[in-house]
Amino acid sequence: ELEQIALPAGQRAAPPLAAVPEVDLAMAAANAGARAAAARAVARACEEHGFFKVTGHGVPAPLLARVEAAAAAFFALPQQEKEKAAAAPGGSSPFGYASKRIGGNGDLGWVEYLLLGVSAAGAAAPAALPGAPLPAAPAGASPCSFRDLLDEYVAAVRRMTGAVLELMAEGLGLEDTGALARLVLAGDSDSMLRVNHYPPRPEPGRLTGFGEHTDPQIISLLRSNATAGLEISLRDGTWVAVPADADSFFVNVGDALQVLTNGRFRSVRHRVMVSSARPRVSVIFFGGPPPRERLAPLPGLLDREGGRRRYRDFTWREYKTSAYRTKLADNRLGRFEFD
Ligand code: GA4
Repeated sequence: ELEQIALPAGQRAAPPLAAVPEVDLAMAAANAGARAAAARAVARACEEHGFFKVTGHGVPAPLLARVEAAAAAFFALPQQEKEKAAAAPGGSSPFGYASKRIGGNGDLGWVEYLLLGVSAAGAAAPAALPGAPLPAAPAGASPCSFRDLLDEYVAAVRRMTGAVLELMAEGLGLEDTGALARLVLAGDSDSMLRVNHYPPRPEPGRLTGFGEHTDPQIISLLRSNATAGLEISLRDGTWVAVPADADSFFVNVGDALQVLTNGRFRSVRHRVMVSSARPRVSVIFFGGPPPRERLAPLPGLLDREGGRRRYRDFTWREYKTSAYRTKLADNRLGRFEFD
């Protein structure tokens, strides 16, 4: 198993991404000029990399710290306790705890994780998680379960996601600046939360923690502890390492947003490599549209592209069903493209 998730011998560490595009949401909120500049910077980053960093995000640092500590405590539980949160074997739900197996089509990684459904309407799965010993709640905060804590985190990140999507819409020059945010904030939006734990590498070398892929959804917001490992693929296919930053969020453009922008924004190919003696913990919110939503270029975008559509019509449900049948590294949008 280890051999399958190790990179071929000789593969060197990727050089760091020299300039990580960055947007400060607090600064963008200051005045119209700052907002317009931030919107332009976000659009440029989405066109160039499909990736950028968010600071001034407004998610309270104590909440981030509590989630990180609770995640560490969960993964420190005995294996049989964690397995209690596993999806029913043979079932069709991707939700729950799993170790090394990613998706249902044979992909493996040096990672264990929790995957949760987090629709805004509150229909979340799994509803409860095995009782990890939670760190004492700070004064004023009510003590709660790991699941409750993650729901609180999702609520805060979802709000921030709305702000980021509004900036994107402005950067795209859309008249309807709520067009993207509405999809992810809708009560029946199909969103998920992933909590990953990458154990330290067992011996010197590089292991694939999470193999290269693009995210199928509209947008992903990732936060990690101070351990490196995230790498993105640039336009020319070279891999670069993203320096860890435990105080910020990283944003990935997903496949659905690439379609909504008719290819103007780029769904970023990324992976996580494990070469550290310290564990990496990351938490990712994947913002998806409602299942019935038809994915097509947003109004106003086509006029400027000479009216040519790059993708055929499909719903998010259709796309997701198709995506979940693929291998992690596959180009999932290929079969929806016009020649
Ligand atoms: C990648 C983004 C999210 O982590 C995820 C992943 C999902 C899974 O782990 O079950 C997938 C992967 C992701 C893309 C293709 C399919 C589905 C594994 C896989 C091989 C939860 C998602 O939505 O798509």
